[in-house]
Formats: sequence, structure tokens, C-alpha cells
Amino acid sequence: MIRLAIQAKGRLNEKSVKLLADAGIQVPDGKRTLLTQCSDFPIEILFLRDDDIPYAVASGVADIGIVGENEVAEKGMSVETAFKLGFGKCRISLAIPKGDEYNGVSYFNGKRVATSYPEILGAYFKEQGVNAEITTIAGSVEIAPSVGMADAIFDIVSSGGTLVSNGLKEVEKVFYSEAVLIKNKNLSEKQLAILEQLIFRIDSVLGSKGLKYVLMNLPQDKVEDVVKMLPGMKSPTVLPLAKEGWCSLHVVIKESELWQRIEELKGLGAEDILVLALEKLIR
Ligand code: PRT
Ligand code: ZN
Repeated sequence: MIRLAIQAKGRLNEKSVKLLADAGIQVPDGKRTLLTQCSDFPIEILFLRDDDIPYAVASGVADIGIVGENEVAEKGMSVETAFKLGFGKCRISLAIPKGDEYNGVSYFNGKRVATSYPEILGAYFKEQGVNAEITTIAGSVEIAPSVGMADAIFDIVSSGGTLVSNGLKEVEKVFYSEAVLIKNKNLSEKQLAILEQLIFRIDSVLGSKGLKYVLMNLPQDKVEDVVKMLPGMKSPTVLPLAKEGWCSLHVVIKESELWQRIEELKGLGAEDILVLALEKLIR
């Protein structure tokens, strides 16, 4: 059995639950209970605030956890990153009133900067040789300059919309973050084996994202050209067709390259191209 801590509610909760579901692990709707067991995998889920997840994993209250790298760095807990999950991407940036002139990080000397990430900011200012006053506040950091609590802020930015609507501009992007699977440093052999199984499933789920399964009819003598055109494809599936000299070719193509590849395939004589969603690619 392994115990996984995930965010109880908030931006990472839904995506964490969805990722587990895609990996064949149904999380019972446990928002009202702190701890819940899954029937289809030797895992139990602990629902916590994201701020508490690094400590829970470092102390062994949970064995593994899903949390933003920003929280891991801020809390300074001794945990290991087992896998980067590719969602919850954001950055923590310094932002100042949009009318202010900015000529570099020395702007912050003598200024008051509001943030929920004093450790990350303190380390950054130290490294940059900046002497600023850091004011730690738990939420609504972006309104601090307009109510006179601070001159600038250091906060999470994703689209940048919140900064704009609060009359601020982003001037330094300090820390990049995404959701990660973290692990306690002293897991047992058995727990490591379960974790390995979990990572294998997650890797397969994430690796299948953005892939399409493409079937087409193709003149037999063009198979080699298609194989050359799609270098990632080790060995395509080729099935004979009733029509002599033709075959049915099946390949996996990245969604981002799909239309370009389809043009090229048509150029090689492919017909009746069928594009299907690919659920999972297990390597
Ligand atoms: O209750 P709990 O403590 O668990 O949750 P929380 O309120 O502390 O965190 P939550 O749910 O807001 O975010 C959880 C994690 O999601 C963060 O720690 C980040 O790792 C990640 N994440 C990704 C974000 C964002 N994107 C994000 N845009 N966290 C917060 N924001 C906020 C930001 O604070 C700001 O207010 O969104 C606003 C900025 O967004 P834009 O798009 O306007 O720039
Ligand atoms: Zn939080």
C-alpha cells in the first residue's frame, strides 16, 4: 500500500484526479473525508491543502504527493521529485505598477514587496544583491500595491490577466513551476515497486496525449516512402487490400503535425485517410 497526498480542492485537484482515472485508478469522491482508499490499485488518497503536501511527504504522513514545484521549493522540505506531470504550469514573477519605469532588478532596493513565497523571493534577492523588504501575505497578493500595503508583488502568473486587471506589469520571471509527483526518501521496497507501476501508467497516459491513430489506403510501392517520411515509426502495420497493388497502412502521428503529414501522405498517393483518437499507447 502507498499513500498519495493530493490537493483537496483548488487548481490541481481536478487534474490530479483525472490523471489517476486515466491511469486506471478511480478516486472515490472523497472530498468530505480526509483519507480514502481505491479499490483497483494498492493506493490510498489523502486530501490536503497544497501548502501541506511537501511536509506530509517529507515526514512520511504520506508516501508520495502531487503538488506544484513552487510549493516544494518554498517549503524547502527534503523530498524527491519522482515525475514531472506537465500540468499546473505557471511562473512566479515580480510585478510593479504599470506606470513605473523599470531598468533592472535594482528597482527593488528599498521597496516593499508582498508575496506568499518569501523563501523563494528572499533567495532570489540575496543572489541578485537586492535589499528589499518582503511582506508575507497569504492571499490576494495582487491587490497589495493598490491598497498601499506594498510597492510591488511577487506572485504566481499564468496568462498574466490578473496582473493587467490590477494595473501591474510583470518585470522579472523568477521561478517556473509545474505539478510534480514527489516521494518520501525512505520508501520500502514494496512501496517503490508500487510507485514504479504508478509512474509507468502515468508515463503511458501522458505519452499518448496529442497522438492520433491514422489509417489510409496506399499504393503498395509507396510504403517505403511513407516509412522514410515518418522516421519515428519503427514498423508500420501494413494490411493487404482486395484491390491489387494497394494496402492499408496504420500509423501513429502527433496531432501537432497531423495536417502537414496528411498533405504529404496525399502527395504520396494515400487515399481514404481515417484519423482516430488514440486512447493509450503502452510502450
Ligand atoms: O487551498 P489550497 O492552499 O490547497 O490552494 P491554493 O489556493 O493555495 O492554490 P491554488 O489551488 O490556487 O493553486 C494550486 C497550484 O496551482 C499552485 O501552487 C501552482 O502550482 C498552480 N497554478 C498554476 C496556479 C496558477 N497556475 C495560477 N494562475 N496557482 C495560482 N494561480 C493564480 C495566481 O495566484 C493569480 O492569482 O492565478 C492568478 C494568476 O493567473 P493569471 O492567469 O491571471 O496570470
Ligand atoms: Zn495553498
